[in-house]
Amino acid sequence: MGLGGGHKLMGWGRVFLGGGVVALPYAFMGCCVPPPPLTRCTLCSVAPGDTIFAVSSGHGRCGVAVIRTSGPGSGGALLSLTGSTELPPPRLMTLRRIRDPHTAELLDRGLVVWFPGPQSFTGEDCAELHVHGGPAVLSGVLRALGRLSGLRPAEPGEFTRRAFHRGKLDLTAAEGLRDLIHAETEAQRQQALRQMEGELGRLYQRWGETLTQALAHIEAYIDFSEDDNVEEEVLSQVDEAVRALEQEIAAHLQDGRRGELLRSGVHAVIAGPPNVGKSSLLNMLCQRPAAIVSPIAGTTRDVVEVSLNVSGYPVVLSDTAGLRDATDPIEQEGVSRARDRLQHADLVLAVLDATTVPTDPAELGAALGSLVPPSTPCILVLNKADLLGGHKGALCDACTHGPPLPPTTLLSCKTGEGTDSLLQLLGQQLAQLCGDPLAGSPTLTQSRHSTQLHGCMAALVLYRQQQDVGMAAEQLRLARRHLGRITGHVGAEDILDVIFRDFCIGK
Ligand SMILES: Nc1nc2c(ncn2[C@@H]2O[C@H](COP(=O)(O)OP(=O)(O)OP(=O)(O)O)[C@@H](O)[C@H]2O)c(=O)[nH]1
Ligand SMILES: [Mg+2]
Repeated sequence: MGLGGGHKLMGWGRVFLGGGVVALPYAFMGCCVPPPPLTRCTLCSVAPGDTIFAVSSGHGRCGVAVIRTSGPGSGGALLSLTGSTELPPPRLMTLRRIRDPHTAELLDRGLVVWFPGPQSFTGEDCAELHVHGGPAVLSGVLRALGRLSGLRPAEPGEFTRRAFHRGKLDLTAAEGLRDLIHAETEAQRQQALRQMEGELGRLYQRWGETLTQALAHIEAYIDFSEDDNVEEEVLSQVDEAVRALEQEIAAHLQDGRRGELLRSGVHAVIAGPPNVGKSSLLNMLCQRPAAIVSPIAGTTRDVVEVSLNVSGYPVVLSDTAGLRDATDPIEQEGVSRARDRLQHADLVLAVLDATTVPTDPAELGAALGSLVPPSTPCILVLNKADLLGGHKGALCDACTHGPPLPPTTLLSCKTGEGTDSLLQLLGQQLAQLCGDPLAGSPTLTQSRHSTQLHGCMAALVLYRQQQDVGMAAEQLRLARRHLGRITGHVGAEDILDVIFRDFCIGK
């Protein structure tokens, strides 16, 4: 048929970006002395090129701080600051006196490490100076480095960005590294580490390779089918591979946002009528008086938010205004904010007063239904259990006999009774929402990934609808491009700044 003129496979070329480098104010580096203009230094043997340096161990007074360099001038800088003529053996910590090469003044005595590229974090020549973490030591060493020709302070995320450009890690691994630095709970750490180790990147790369192979077969069909070298069944094999891939991506997308929830925290909202003890519950869970508690109904107006670590899962917990038909305009605004929070909640802690809650199962269900948006996971908390006296039995009957209720617990914020049971229910719900970060295939962690995966799916659907083989191949290219943008293998220039700006300086 000769359909295929010009339908060649597009390459998977890595995108290398140049330039755009802006040096940060020196004060940003924790150093009070501005760097002198970069002139060629007669006292050192720094090679020409762009070499960056930064404190990588965070800021503030500490026992040991790590200053890192990356770039062709790293070896020369190490020689200059240690006054040596020979670099230490690669990847071995060596004790050295560290001096300012301009004044020969002793700045500190510390451990230095030499990482010749490409066997380094960035793939470039790197050096590390492990010095005492006092501000004067750090500013002295940074000033000495800043005086060396060809060295400049690093931008946020620039070390990782260089590692990405040198193919040391893909974008998903870089995002995993960023999440690992920000991880506050155990489950977050496990998920981030898994992603940093490349599991998610490998999954997307495998899908990309499936598409490359499918495309190669279609190209071969387009180019050679006239010569009868390529049979029609090649196309049905491609169809089959694409359908299987579609199913795999759809399953990956339908993970209930588990990875994203774990990464950014589960938004749990405490809601209920006024005066039932919602603010008391928030204070009990965060163990501090974050919200005002009073016997006056309608105390809470604004949304009060706290971050918690519950059983290793991150939770952003919000206390809200009591839901009622308020007449006071400020309270009305509070109720409207509460309803808005409820609409966006990942989990609702619906609080009712155990002493006034209806014991008729249907009424209890209706009371709950008016609080919680349909299909939002929920825990029913019957508070003020200390005031129940002998009425617990009727309440338990209502919970066990009527229409099925969400997980329910009796609680007393006053005495602490029922706290363990509430925490257990909460842990179970969080485990269900976030999943086990170590089990199964790696989960989707960023909305950036799901956007591209939806784009990829849309292209695969269009592929199936095409009658023309050439047009179908074009859709496969588009689908592959979406996957390549996730890992950064193709067309990711516009998102690099967004990804790397969230890194700290020195990473
Ligand atoms: N006996 C008893 N009193 C409680 C308990 N929990 C809260 N209270 C009291 O109930 C009153 C209301 O508590 P809050 O925590 O302010 O209730 P709220 O639901 O936040 O109220 P609004 O913000 O007005 O909607 C306060 O006087 C609390 O001390 C409990 O478990 N037992
Ligand atoms: Mg309150």
